[in-house]
This record gives sequence, C-alpha cells and structure tokens, in this order.
Amino acid sequence: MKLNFKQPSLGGKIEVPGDKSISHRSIMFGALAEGKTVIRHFLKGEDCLSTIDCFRKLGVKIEETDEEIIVHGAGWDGLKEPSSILDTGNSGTTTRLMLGILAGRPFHSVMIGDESIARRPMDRVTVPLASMGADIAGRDNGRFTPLSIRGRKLQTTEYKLPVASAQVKSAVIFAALQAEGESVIIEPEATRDHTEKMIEQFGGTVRREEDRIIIQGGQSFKGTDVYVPGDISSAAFFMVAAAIAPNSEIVLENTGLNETRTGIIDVFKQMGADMTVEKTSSEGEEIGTITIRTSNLKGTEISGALIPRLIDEIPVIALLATQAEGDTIIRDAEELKVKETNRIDTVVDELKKLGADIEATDDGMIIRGKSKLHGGSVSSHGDHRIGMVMAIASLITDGEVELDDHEAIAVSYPEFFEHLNQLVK
Ligand code: SPQ
Repeated sequence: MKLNFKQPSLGGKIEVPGDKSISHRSIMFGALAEGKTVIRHFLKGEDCLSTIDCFRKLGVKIEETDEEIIVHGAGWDGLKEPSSILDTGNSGTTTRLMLGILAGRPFHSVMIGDESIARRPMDRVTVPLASMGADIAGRDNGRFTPLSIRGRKLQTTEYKLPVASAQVKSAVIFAALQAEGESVIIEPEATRDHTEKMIEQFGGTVRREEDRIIIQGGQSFKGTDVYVPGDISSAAFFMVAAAIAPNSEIVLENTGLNETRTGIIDVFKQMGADMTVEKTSSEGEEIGTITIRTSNLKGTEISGALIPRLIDEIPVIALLATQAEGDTIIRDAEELKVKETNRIDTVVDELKKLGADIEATDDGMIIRGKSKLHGGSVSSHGDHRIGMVMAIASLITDGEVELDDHEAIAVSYPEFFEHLNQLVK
C-alpha cells in the first residue's frame, strides 16, 4: 500500500471501535453465563471474531447483527466437546484465556493459531494451570501451540505471577472460578482488570487486597447487557497523529479510560501534550472524551508500573518520541519481545528506515528527537500495531511510504484507514 499524505493537518471527531480486551471477555462471560447477553459496540476485528468462532465450536449460539452481538449462554456446563480444532488465529488473548476455561471443562479440545501465535510462549499459562491439576499437552512440553487440553477437576491455587500479564492473570482466574474453594493471584504490577470488572458485571464476586486478587470457586454468572467502550489502544494512534501533525485538533468520543489502561495519557502529559480528557461515565468501565491538539513535546522516561498500563501503545509512543525535543528512554518493557512480533526490534527497525534516531536496548529503547522523517519502504511484519504506527508516521514524512502487509491492521482496527481518511484535512 502506498501512503502519500503530503503532511496534512487532522481535524474532526470519531469514535474508535470497541475495546479488544473487553470484546473478547464479553463473549467469554456471555458464553459461560446463564441466559442472554447483548453486547453493543463490540469490536468486529479478526481477533474477536476468532473468539466468537471458538465458542460456536463449543456449542454456544452467538448471533451477529450490525449493531449487536447476542450470546445465548447455557452456563459452564453448556459448553460441549468441539468436533473440530479451535483456531485462535492471531489472538494471544483468545488462546491464553481459553486455556483457563477449557482446563476445567470435562472434555477434550485442541487449539491452534497462526504462525505468530505458534512463536508466542504459552507455558506462562500452562505451568500455573498444571499446578492446579490441568492436563495440557503441546509442542515443546506445552510451551507452544498446537495444544491439546483434557479438561479435569481443578484445585485452588495461590499463584504469584512471574510477569505482569493480564492474560496469565485472567487464565488463572478462569481456572480458579472452576475450582472448589478460594484462590489467590498475586500481581507484581497492576495489569488491566477487565476480567475482574466483568465478573462483577455478570453477577459474580472478586476481592482485591493490594496486589492480591481473591477468587471464590464455583461461581455462576447471569447474562447481561454490555457496552464496550472505544479501545484506548486504537485511540492512541490518532492521539499521536494529532499531536505530531501541524495545525490539528481531533476529538475521540466514548473512549475507555480504565486506570489500568491510561498510561498513555500520563505519558502525553509528561511530554507536555496539549490535550483534555473529560470523563463521561464511570459505570463498570470508565468512559470519556479525549481532545488532542498539535503539541510541542519534550522527551521523557517510561518505566516500572507505568509499563503494563501502556504496553500495547509503546510502538506508537516511539513514533511520538521521534517528534519530541530530547531523549525518550523506555525501560522494563521486555514483554514487548513476546507480542505478535518482537515489538522492540520491529518498531526500531521500521522507524529507522524512515530516518528516526532510535536504538533498541535489552528492555526497551532510546529515541532521540526531534527527527525529520522521510519516505521509504516499511512492513507491518504481520503485526497490526506496527502497521498502524507506520501508517501514522507517513502523515509527517517528506515523501511516500510504501507499507507492506497492511492487511494485518484488521486484527484490531478494521476501520483504521476509513477513520484516517476522515480525519485528514
Ligand atoms: O491478544 P494479543 O495478541 O496478545 O494482543 C495484544 C495486542 O497488542 O493487541 C498483545 F500483543 O494485547 C494484549 C496485551 O498486550 C491483550 C491483553 C488482554 O486482553 O488481556 C493483555 C496484554 O498482554 P499480556 O501478555 O501483557 O497479558
């Protein structure tokens, strides 16, 4: 795809698609609940469609209209042994969270994903699940897909997560919900808490005591209505676009503002961005409006507890930092190496091709601003977030950007180019 924007301004108002993490979980809880769940503003990206497909194969009736997804849940016991392989596509969330669900269901299932999933570590989930009694086999001792799950009765756990990961936490929560008695999960740093919030939304209970999450096993859920807020991880691309393009001001309505996800807003403030954030609702998930204008930015440091609150936004923050005066240093972000690609390497390599002064480190990167970017040939490497970073970069390049494998963007943001063209003036 050729991108030749001639350094435009951005203006206007959009609502980004529904949050990917919340969309996945709404299908999962809807399927496990008894009764009907109606989901509005669901993200129809490829990853979430993979989750729908897996639950249909498990016997759950799921209807799709333009406006809503309707899940006819039949409770934990309503899931049936699938007669074909569960294909999780490119979705780490689907693969890891479903392991926690399937580990405790009394049947056999097999899970496979795409080439990127086949490279991502699954032992971070299969190891704690095995300690609860799960029987999961897979390539390299259960480290990689394909995985075979023989569902069994599970025991409770007290598990300290070795890495800050919402996917590992959520998989263990799903297993703990099926065990008899109380389980405790301890987080090294707080990660996105959509699973915990959704337990409550579907009529269950969960306790949080500092870094401990306490789950009572044997809970059943009741179908409900879910409104999925706009995904702040998708909004991030246009926040950066408006901040770095000249004479711009855009408004992003109904964006999710859950504290565990708003690290990017903190970074924008640290860097001196011209923005306002207004909360409009705080029932269940917090929602609000973000207005962002062209900004004079300064370099910053991003590390520690902030990292899990913006992990998926780091590639686009790297682009932002190329347009800030001074150095931006990102530390403690080793987790980027096990995403759809090694996102430290891919973002550094691709931004360098456009003239950025950026260097990979063991646990992050150093970006020296401010750089004038030029055109060039880049690739998403099959990673949706890298594809979107490069498309946004093309707004400020002097010359055309040729983006290879832009189709990957449909994983989390099928309307991305439509929205980009709408905002470009
Ligand atoms: O689902 P997937 O492929 O793992 O998606 C990514 C993304 O960029 O969209 C990561 F590659 O988001 C993860 C996120 O990084 C989604 C997620 C969740 O919904 O629980 C949690 C984070 O992953 P982790 O490994 O830190 O738990």
